[in-house]
Amino acid sequence: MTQLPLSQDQIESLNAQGREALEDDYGSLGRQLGRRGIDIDAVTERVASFSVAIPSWGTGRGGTRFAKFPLAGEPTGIHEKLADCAVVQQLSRMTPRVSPHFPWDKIGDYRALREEAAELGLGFDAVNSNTFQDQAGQPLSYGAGSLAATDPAVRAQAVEHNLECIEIGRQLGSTALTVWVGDGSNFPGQQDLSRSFDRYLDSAATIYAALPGDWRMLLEHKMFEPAFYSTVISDWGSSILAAQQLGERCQCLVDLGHHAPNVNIEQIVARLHRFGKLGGFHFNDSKYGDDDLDSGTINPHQLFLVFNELVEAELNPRGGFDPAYMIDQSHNVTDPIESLLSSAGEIAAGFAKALLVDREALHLAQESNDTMMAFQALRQAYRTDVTPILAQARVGQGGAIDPLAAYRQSGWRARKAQERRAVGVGAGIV
Ligand code: RM4
Ligand code: MN
Ligand code: MN
Repeated sequence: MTQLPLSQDQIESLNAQGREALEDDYGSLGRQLGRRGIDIDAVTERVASFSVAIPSWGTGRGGTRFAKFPLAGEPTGIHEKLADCAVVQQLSRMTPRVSPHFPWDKIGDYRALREEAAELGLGFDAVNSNTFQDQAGQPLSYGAGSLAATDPAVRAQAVEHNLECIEIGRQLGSTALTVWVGDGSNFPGQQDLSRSFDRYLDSAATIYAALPGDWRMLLEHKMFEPAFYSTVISDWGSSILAAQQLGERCQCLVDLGHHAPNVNIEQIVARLHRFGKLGGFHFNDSKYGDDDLDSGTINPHQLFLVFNELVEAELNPRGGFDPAYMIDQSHNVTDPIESLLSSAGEIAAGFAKALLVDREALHLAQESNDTMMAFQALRQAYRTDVTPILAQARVGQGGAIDPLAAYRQSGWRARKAQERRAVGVGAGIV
């Protein structure tokens, strides 16, 4: 039987040191919120039931396009990645599922992997296909595209890979396939912009037709990289058009780093939801492009505004609201476990703050065109320090009051540096 990576006693004894201060802070925040007509325990309960999936690739030091500086004790395969995900889950209690990426996480026995994960307290989230890179031994290259390639044999190979991902996902207990392709062009004229989209739609329809009845297909748009002139699914417009054409169970996935700078992503969220096409998120942060920085490091206000739309969407489901939340980040300079813990906290903070918005006041101000009071309704919630709520939500489920401190105390990475083989240097992931 697989052991949970950290001992619960160790977490408890660390929590004992911080419990009194937490009770004090939680009580004080509770009184403050009480004056605003908010029941803190109800908010804590909502936060406790919130979860976000961990990307298997986020447990390693992906690095930048140019360099990768491996960390001693970094996981080298899916089994070790799962163990690191379990550490994040044990401390945060907010990340009970892992989103795997194929063929990066390819192994022989997926049923056994599912059991191994379950013993670690983990399940699997959306399966990610990868036709944006060539793999060793692959018969045909994706150099000129995959699902939208002009060569029908390349398209067939890319479709086949997605079908294999669905099959693997079925064995893992997933119910969604996330498709991001790197297809696009680097030169004006290189590709026919309409016909490449036609070819994409055609290939995607074959994949969609193979989805099990309870599955969703999530289309991820990205305006650039690795193609820098055009990409086939460049923006939410192309994404929703494709999703509408493919069918009801095809929806759009918003990766926060995949837009032009300053794009109003919260409005995209509202639009996609309005038409039943908001399928999921890849949370990360960015300063310049698809930087895959930790959530909330650059623009926590945007994260809050996105959650504000999500809370609105939940209150107005318009025929369904069930987005798949995932982290998608890559690190070059931190311990990935610490970054994942930090991001999970920031994401939950965005959600908690959005729950604190006085919706009645906001809606009244909106209806009466009282701009300042509408803004203040958001600002008041955004300014609130929700740290005690997050800590209480974690502790209530056996997690850590201070996950980073507990992780450092655990000595996990140093232990793994002794046990695990070293990963190679090289360039990072996209
Ligand atoms: C892409 C995109 C995908 C992710 C890869 C690693 O930019 O965000 O979601 O699977 O990176
Ligand atoms: Mn992504
Ligand atoms: Mn990305």
